[in-house]
Amino acid sequence: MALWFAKSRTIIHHLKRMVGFMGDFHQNIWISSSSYMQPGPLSSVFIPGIHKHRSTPSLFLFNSSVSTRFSLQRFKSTKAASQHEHLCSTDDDGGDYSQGLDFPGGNVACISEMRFLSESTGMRIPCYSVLDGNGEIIVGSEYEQLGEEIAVKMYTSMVTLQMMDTIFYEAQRQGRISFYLTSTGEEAISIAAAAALTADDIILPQYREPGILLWRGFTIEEFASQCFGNKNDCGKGRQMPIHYGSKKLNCVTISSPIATQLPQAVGVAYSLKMDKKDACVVTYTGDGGTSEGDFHAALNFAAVTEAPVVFICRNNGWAISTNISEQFRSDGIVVRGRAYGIRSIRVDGNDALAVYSAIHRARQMAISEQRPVLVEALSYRVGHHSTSDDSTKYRSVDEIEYWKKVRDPVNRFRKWVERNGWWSQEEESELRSSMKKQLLQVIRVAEKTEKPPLKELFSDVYDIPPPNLREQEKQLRETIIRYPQDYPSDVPL
Ligand SMILES: Cc1ncc(C[n+]2csc(CCOP(=O)(O)OP(=O)(O)O)c2C)c(N)n1
Ligand SMILES: [Mg+2]
Repeated sequence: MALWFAKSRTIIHHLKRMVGFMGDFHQNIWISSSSYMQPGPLSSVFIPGIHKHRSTPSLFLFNSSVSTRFSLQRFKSTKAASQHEHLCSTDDDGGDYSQGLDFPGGNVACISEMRFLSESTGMRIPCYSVLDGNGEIIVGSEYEQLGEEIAVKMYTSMVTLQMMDTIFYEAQRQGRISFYLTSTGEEAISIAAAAALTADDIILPQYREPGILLWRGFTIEEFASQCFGNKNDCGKGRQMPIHYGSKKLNCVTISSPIATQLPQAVGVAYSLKMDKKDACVVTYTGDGGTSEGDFHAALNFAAVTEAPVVFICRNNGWAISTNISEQFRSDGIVVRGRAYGIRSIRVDGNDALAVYSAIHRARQMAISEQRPVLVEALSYRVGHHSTSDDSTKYRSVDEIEYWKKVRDPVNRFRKWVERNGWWSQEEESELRSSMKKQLLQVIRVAEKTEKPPLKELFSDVYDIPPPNLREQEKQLRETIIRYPQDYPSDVPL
């Protein structure tokens, strides 16, 4: 052991010189990725097997370059681990169990009591909120200051999203588009988060977050073109409605298979890390998405690669007709962060100011500390899952009405904006009537706009289309000519 300590001290000294040390850490209500978290100023570097009673490496903020930090992490998990093995095997004292077990990741105390960890902590993880139901700041709240311009843009974007949902939903009911899905009740989670990010942050959404695109400047014409699959759709009409995406706005196109975006997001975040970019990745999942293997792989992958990615889980209570009580038995999603070594927070997803503040802080931590962060936003899916669903078949109308009337995030934020004197009833009426006109007009135009030509169904994957694709295209053309009544007449051949 003496030899181990002597060698370790040399390593510590060397690493301190390599990486330096930076400032304090504020714990507030973030759930640390380790249960050994000690808030307050820290003054040393963690090396596995040396720190007997201190915190984990995740607490330390290094000001060295990203690559140095990353190689340091690799060093800890490989070279140090093998040194540890070697040194232990040369010990001739038979092992000192009272000192606990030196193990990669930190010292593990040994106890004689056979103690199983309880499946829950007893008390549920609290939910960070700032605004009460009347749109007043809850006394003592810790939050990011929000100026008039951003606050009004957040509010008007939420109203636009709400109105777009109503009108596009109706268009589907009228048979003008094939499918639609609303964000009703969850507008704050996409829009307030988008407001807290910069345009360089890359978004990999699930599908109930068009608010991010709206915030970044995706126009209502572009939304309509995608839903109608016309020639102005950036996806060239190849995706079903609501599968938006925009290279220009750093939003990766939505995938239908749930949770595929999560491991992809970690890969994107890792590339930002390698390029030392001052940006992070933000990826979304629903509560249902967390039951996919991809969710777990992504969290673990992000933790070990220390990727600057913020996972936002919209826990809206339902995955189509499956209630969260049938989906998992943990205290929601937030507790999974610690299991993977990821700092996490639970936030009221219907409180725009709380979402804005939490994502603002999460982004800072992700970038400055090069680490993943998990945010669970509690909310409720007020609409049906999609136009293919009737949610009154599996949940009560009273439950829906409660969330719609009492906990509406848009109303709550409006009250706060009005209290600040930044919004009035006249502006509200003007916004709603002009938005309605614009949306109806946009739909009329998108509907009449020509569809993308058939050849675009086969382009963009290969530089030179392979023979099998050329053959498929030929067969499709022949079939359309033979059975024109079975194919849309507005797709140019
Ligand atoms: C891999 C996969 N399995 C199943 C589906 C079918 N499906 C589409 S949406 C959905 C529910 C997802 O629920 P959640 O993640 O909670 O999102 P929410 O709709 O509540 O926003 C399911 C099961 C799918 N698209 N992909
Ligand atoms: Mg859900």
